[in-house]
Amino acid sequence: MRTQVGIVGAGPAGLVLSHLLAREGVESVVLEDRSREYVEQRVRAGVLEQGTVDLLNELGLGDRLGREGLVHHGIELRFDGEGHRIPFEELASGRAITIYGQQEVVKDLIAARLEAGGPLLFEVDDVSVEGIDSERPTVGFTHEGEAQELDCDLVAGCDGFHGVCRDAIPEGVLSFHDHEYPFAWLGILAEVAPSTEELIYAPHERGFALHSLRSPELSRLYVQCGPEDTVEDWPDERVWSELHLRLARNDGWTLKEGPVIEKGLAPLRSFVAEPMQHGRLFLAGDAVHIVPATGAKGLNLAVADVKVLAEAMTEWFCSDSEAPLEAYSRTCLRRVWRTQHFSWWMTEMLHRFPDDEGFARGLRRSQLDYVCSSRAAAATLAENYVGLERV
Ligand code: FAS
Ligand code: PHB
Repeated sequence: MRTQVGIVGAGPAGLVLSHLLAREGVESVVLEDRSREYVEQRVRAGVLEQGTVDLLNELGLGDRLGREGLVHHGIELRFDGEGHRIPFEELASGRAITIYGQQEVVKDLIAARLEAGGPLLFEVDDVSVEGIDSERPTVGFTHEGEAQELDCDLVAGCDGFHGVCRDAIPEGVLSFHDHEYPFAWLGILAEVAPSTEELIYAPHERGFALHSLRSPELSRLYVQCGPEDTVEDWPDERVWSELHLRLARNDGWTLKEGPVIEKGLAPLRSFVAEPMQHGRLFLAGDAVHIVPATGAKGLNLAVADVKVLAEAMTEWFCSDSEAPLEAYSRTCLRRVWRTQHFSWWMTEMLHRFPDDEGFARGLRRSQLDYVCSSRAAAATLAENYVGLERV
């Protein structure tokens, strides 16, 4: 097989890249090792930045998002039984977020790709990337039991944190920055109407809690839990009782319960590998950086990467200019580190740390009070949360 860009991974990064390149007449082949059903039902992110929504609309992929996505103009920080709203309309020049499940985004991108006849192979195995230091890199894989080789000009590694592309870069080229948090998130999807109009972030003595949603019928909720906890440690009753305690408000607000249809654990970590490219291989999304979900940035940062990558690759193919591709890593890393800082800052401010005594505790509390009492501090949160237009 021959193509211009071999894309490994059909998550948000790989799929959006395939559409951006197709729009510019650049061919690509997307290789995914899971089945279509699996990637379309995998529950992950749910918050889309303004920039992500604008890009999907620009690509003509925003119809269902426009119909079913829920636009929010603020979030609530809730603690000591009080709610503190962060109004985006006032503080982030009217930019907003849209609640629309990651698996819905992936469904729309896959359907459009297949409808346009764009090559997208599911259930490939033994993916290996070779020759990235040459002018003709190849991606080896097996599909339906047959070993195949994809000849490319460029390769995009969009295969997530546990993919193979990052490891295809020779030892010593990449430097890794890793930061682990002493807790995780236990998330549930419940068939009950959300008990809130906007997302509620609740720092609490007992640990953080988040009330998010997916639709007028589906609530998405998270509780901070131990880093070693298992799903078995969290029977539904315990999840709901913790949510009631941590989300409590003094004005009689109540949390509605409903059947839990999905439950999972999400570790919290911050990770960056630099540079984001080597030879003819370019990494994007979770394959090269991970942010704790507190800032709701994972999916959005993946899309921001491939927006830069698609423009640079199109320049390379269409006008022989190397510069944008050479600058890919440098260009993206500004937003990557800004997003790393914001996600770490939100996580530090909103979670209960094992050493949460004395000085550390005082600082955390002061940060929270400052964000809820200073317009300038609230604006910092708001503009980062909806997504910075420029970094
Ligand atoms: P993805 O991981 O989405 O996609 C990579 C694709 O590559 C996958 O489909 C994978 O199957 C495929 N792949 C892997 N290895 C391969 C191989 N060898 N060959 C071919 N294909 C291969 N972000 C939020 O903002 N909010 C959340 O609540 C949230 N929850 C999350 C929960 C979990 C459990 C995880 C892991 C992440 C969560 N995230 C969340 C972050 C998430 O949204 C990611 O940032 C986003 O999926 C990144 O998109 P991609 O870079 O495309 O990677
Ligand atoms: C979600 O809806 O899944 C979600 C929302 C906000 C976050 C993380 C996850 O910060």
